[in-house]
Amino acid sequence: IMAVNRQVTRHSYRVFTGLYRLLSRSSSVSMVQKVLVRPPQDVPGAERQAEFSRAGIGGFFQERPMLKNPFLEDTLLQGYLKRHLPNEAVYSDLRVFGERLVREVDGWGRECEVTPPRLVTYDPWGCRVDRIVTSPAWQRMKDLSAQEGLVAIGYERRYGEWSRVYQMCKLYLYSPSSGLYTCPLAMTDGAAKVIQSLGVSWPVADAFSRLTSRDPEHFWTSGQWMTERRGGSDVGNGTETVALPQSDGTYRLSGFKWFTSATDADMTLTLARVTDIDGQTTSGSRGLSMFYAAVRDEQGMVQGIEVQRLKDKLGTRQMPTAELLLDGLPAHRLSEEGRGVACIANMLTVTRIHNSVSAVAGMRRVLQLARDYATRRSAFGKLLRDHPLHMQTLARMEVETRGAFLLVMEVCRLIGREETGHASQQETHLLRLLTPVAKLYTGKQAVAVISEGLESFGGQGYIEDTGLPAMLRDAQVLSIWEGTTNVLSLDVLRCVSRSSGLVLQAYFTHTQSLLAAASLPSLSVAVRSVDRALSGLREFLQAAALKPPGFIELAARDLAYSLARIYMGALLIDHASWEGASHSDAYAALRWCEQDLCPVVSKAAIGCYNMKTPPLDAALVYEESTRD
Ligand code: MFK
Repeated sequence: IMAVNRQVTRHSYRVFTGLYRLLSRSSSVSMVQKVLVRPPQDVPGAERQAEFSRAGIGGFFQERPMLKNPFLEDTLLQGYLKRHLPNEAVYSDLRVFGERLVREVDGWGRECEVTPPRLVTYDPWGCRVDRIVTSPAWQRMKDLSAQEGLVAIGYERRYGEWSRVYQMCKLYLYSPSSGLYTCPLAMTDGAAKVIQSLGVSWPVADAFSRLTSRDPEHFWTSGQWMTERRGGSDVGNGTETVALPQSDGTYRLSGFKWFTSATDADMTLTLARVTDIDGQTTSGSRGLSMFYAAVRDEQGMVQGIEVQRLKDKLGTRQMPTAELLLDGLPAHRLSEEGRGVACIANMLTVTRIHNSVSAVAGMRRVLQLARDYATRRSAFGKLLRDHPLHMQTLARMEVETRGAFLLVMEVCRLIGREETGHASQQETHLLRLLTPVAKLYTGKQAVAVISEGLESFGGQGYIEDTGLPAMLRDAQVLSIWEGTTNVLSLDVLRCVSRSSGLVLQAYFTHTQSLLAAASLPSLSVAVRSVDRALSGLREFLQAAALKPPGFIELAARDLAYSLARIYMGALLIDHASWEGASHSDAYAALRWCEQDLCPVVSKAAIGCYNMKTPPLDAALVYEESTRD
C-alpha cells in the first residue's frame, strides 16, 4: 500500500478521491477497500490541489467549434458561382439562407437527431392507427423546405439551365443542418422529375403541383418504395408486390416493402407486378410496373397499409424508415406495363445526384468545423493551426472535398442543361455516365473525410452530444442506399454497353477539352498526369474489349474510381485555369493529380482481373471455414 501511495500522480489522485467519495457513501464498503482508498487529506500534495476540491473539474474549458455562415465560409462555392452563375439574387439568397442555417436551422437538425420518430400502432381505445410521430423540428424542416424552394427552384427554372446548380448549391448548404430532411426532399424531387418526364396529367397533376410548391400548406413529400425482403439491389428479381387491376382502371397493391425511407411522406412511387385474370404475374424486371399512391386518406390515416415497425438504424435516426405491409393499397399505374424500372430510373438519377450533394456537403461541413476548431484548440504549446502535420491532414481533406464538389456540380450542370433542352447528345451521355460515378465515389469519400474530420477534434469527435458522431453515422448510408458501390459500378458498365460505348466517347472528348483549355504553366505537371491517366484508361478499355466478360466485371469498381479521379483532376485543373481562380485552386489541382489517377490500369498490371483471381479471392475469404 505504501508503494502504491508513493506513485500517486495527479490523475490517480483524482480517481482515488472520486472512488473514496463513492465508496464512503456505501454502507457495504469493506475495511480492506477503505484502507486501499485513502481519504484525500492523506494523499501527499493534497493541499496544492485545493482549487480542484471545490469545483471538482478544474477551470479550463475548451472552446467549441463554431458554425459560421456556410456560404460565406466556402470560397470554392462562391468562386464556382461567380464563374458560372454570377447573379446577385442567387448570391444574396444563399448568403441569407446561410445565416438562417446558423441562427435557427442547425439547432432544429440537432433536435431531429435527439427526438427520433416513433410509431404509434394503436390509439388509446385499441383502434389500429399506425401513426408515425415525428419531432416538431422535423415538421419545421418541411415548412422551411417549401418556403426556401428547395425542390421548387429546380422546376421554376428562373435561372434556365443553371437552376439545378442553384437548387443543389442551396441543398448543399442545407444538408448538414437538415436533420436528414434532405432524404425526403431527394425523393420528392425524384418523384416530380418522374411525373414531369411522363407528362403531368391526371391523376398526378395535383401531386406535381404539391411536390414543387413553395407553400408549406400545399407542399407534399414523396416516398420511393423499391426495396423488398428479396430485392435490395436486385429489384428486378426480388420484387414480390402484386398489383390487382380494378374495374375503374386503378389497382390494389399487396406486398411487403422492407425499407421505406421518410415514411411520413404524403405520396409514393413504387413498383409492383400486375396480375393477369388468372392471377399470374411476369417474373423479372420485365414484369414490373411503376405506381403512384397517396399514402393517407383525407382524415390523415394510412390507407391499405400496415406499418409493421420502424427500423433501428446505425444513422439517419432523425428520419422514420419503416417496414410496410401493403394490404390493398389503392394505386394508379403510371408506367407502361413492364416498364417500371426504366420509368423509376429517372427518380434514381435525381436521388443519386442528391446523395452526391449530401456527401460533399458533409465533407465541407466537417472541414469548416475542423478548421475553426484548429484556431481555438492548443496542444503542445501552440494552436492546432500552427502544427504543420495537422494542417497537412486538413489540406488533404480539402483537396478531396474540392474534387468532389466540382464533380457533383458538373453533374448538376449537365442535368440542368438536359432539362432545359440545351444538352448536346454528348452531354446527355456524360450525364448518364457521371451520375453513378459521382454517387459511388463521393459516398466513399464522405465516409473517409468525415471520419478523418472527427479525429481532428481528438476525443471530442467521439462524443455524442457534440453532434460530430452523427455526421459519421449519417455518412455511412451514402454508399449503401440508392445503389451500393458495386451495384453502381455495374451500372457504369450497363450504360457503357447500352450506349455501345458512346458514354465513354463523350467522357474522353470532354475530359480532353477541359485539359486543352488549361494554359497555366504552373499546372502543367497536373495536366500531364491527367493526360497520361486518360491514355492509360483508353488502352485498358481497348484491351478489355478483347477479354472475356468476367474481366471487365471484376474491374468495374476500379474502372469507376478511375473515371472519377481522372475527371475530378480535369475539373480541378479547369477551375484553376479560370481567370478568377486563386493560388489555392491551382495547389488543390496539383495535389489531386499526385495520386494514382487510374487505379484500373495499375491493378490490371498486377493481374487483379485475371480469371485466376476470383477463386483465389474466394479461397482467401473462406480459408478458415473451408479448413473446417
Ligand atoms: C440525401 C440523399 C438521400 C437519397 C434518398 C434516399 C432514399 C432511400 C430510398 C432507397 O434507397 S430506394 C432503393 C434504391 N434502390 C436502388 O437504387 C436499387 C439498386 N439497384 C439498381 O440500381 C439496379 O441496377 C437496377 C434495379 C436498376 C437493375 O434493374 P434491372 O431491371 O436488372 O435493370 P435493367 O434490365 O438493366 O434495366 C431496365 C431498364 O432500366 C433499362 O431501360 P431500357 O429497357 O429502356 O433499356 C435500363 O436502361 C434502365 N435503367 C436501369 N438503370 C438505369 C436505367 N436508366 C437510367 N439510369 C439508370 N441508372
